[in-house]
Amino acid sequence: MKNLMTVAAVAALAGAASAEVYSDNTGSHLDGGDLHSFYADQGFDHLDIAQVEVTNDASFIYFDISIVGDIDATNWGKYIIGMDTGANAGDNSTDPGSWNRNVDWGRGITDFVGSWADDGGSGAGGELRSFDGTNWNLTDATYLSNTDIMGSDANHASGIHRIAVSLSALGLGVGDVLEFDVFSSGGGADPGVDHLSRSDFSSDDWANGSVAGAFLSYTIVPAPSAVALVGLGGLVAGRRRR
Ligand SMILES: [Ca+2]
Ligand SMILES: [Ca+2]
Repeated sequence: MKNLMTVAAVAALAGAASAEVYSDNTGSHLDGGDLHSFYADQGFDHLDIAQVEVTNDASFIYFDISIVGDIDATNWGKYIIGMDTGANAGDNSTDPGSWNRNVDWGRGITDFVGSWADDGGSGAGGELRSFDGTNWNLTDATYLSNTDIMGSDANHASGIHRIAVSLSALGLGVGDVLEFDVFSSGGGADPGVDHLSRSDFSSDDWANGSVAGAFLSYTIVPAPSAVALVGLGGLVAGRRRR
């Protein structure tokens, strides 16, 4: 019984070690009504980020972007992940560094995901672009090989938009730190409507750019199964010693 409990504890630790939750407050996003009384308050709950949970396994880093609204019920919404792997100094251009959105990252980024859930929730698509120090290149997209970036709409009804990005495409391995921010947006040159990095309004008008806050960081951890196996190996060794 004691050993069973230890195994369960190891499994729980393995799960906990691979998930980081980055919370955002709700209601402080540009929805047309909060800052300008001449706009009707339109809610736009599908652009209000509640939290982003980041995990990784041996091959991918996963971003579960939780939105206040039901994105199955909304036919537009863009979710952008700006990343700095440290591979080079990065770039802070709007086009394409912010996926053409009117966003100032406040720093250089080396990679970004531009993703969408804008066809009534029935699909989650995205592009992965990387900066090589001079130019931005399209690494992959869900409409191309769909191997370096993938999207899942499985939990759209509960507001969760999942994006998986290949660790090898980002040049990341265990122990490496990824600095990132996530923002929601609309079409064209809209600003970041809600930035994960900020708890206050990131822009005062749809016509004005948004500015990111301090980037968040995530450290790539050993795959949960590997951690569990190491833990179980330790248990077996312990039993042998006894
Ligand atoms: Ca929010
Ligand atoms: Ca925010």
